[in-house]
Amino acid sequence: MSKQLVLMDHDGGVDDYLATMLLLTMDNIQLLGVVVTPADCYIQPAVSATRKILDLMGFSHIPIAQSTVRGINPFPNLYRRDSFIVDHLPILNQRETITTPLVAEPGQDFMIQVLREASDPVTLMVTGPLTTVAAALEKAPDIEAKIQKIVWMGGALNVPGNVEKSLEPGQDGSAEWNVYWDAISAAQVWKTQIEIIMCPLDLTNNVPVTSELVQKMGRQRHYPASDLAGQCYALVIPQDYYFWDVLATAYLGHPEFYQLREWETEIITTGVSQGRTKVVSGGRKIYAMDKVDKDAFYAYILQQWAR
Ligand SMILES: [Ca+2]
Repeated sequence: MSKQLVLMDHDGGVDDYLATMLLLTMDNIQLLGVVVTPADCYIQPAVSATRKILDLMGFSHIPIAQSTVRGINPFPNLYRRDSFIVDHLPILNQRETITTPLVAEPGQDFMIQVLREASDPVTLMVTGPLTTVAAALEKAPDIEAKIQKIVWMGGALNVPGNVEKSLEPGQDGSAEWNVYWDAISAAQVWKTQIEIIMCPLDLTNNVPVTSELVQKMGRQRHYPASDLAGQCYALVIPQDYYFWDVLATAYLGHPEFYQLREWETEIITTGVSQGRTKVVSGGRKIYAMDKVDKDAFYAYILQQWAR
């Protein structure tokens, strides 16, 4: 069986690293590269941490690229500084040098190159804003034919968003952060014919990172994946934290754990609902992950990180 070609585009949050690590454990996937979009992070430590994780997991042949796109509404600094913490974890700093290559060209150009050179259409696994994807498509519209589908953590369909009114005055609380960072780019991607399978807050709200699960990661006593995952989740356990990016990414390993539902949607790009993924009759058709077998998902990530 030939492997599914995947290009990862993450934005440097704590669960972005763990989603990347989960991808590396999947036997059915061939990861062609990782692009880091400068959204939920500071880009230098985020790129550095990503390269160190590939080193640690034994995948130092996979290239990393730094996207140079810009968003409209920056993520809160409090979220972004987790990238510095992860980059300084002892488990990622046992060696003085990094082997995993950082490519010279910007991430959006790297994305174009990888897609053009791929032997078959590629799945884009996106766990941050769609800005890098939109920039690549704008520069090289021909790559649309090489994108098999986009699996994306983003959006909130029939639940409130996570852009809090207290942090972003003037907003109505309906937007999800990955859309809100740059709703215009999300709307650009919505204009394409590419199949989009999104993992919205509607689903992730039901799949929390629990204390019990984090403790199980420790008890697995498995180096390095389970140790690193447990350490990363320990950082965020005081907050309400959910399996956002990891839940979206696990779909590539076990789509049968999920039920998809088709919706017609529109991205709101201006005003108080800027960044909302609105269900609108006659809108752009997308698939949303609607339900997941939670026990199977929890068991799966524990198993993969103990490999
Ligand atoms: Ca993310």
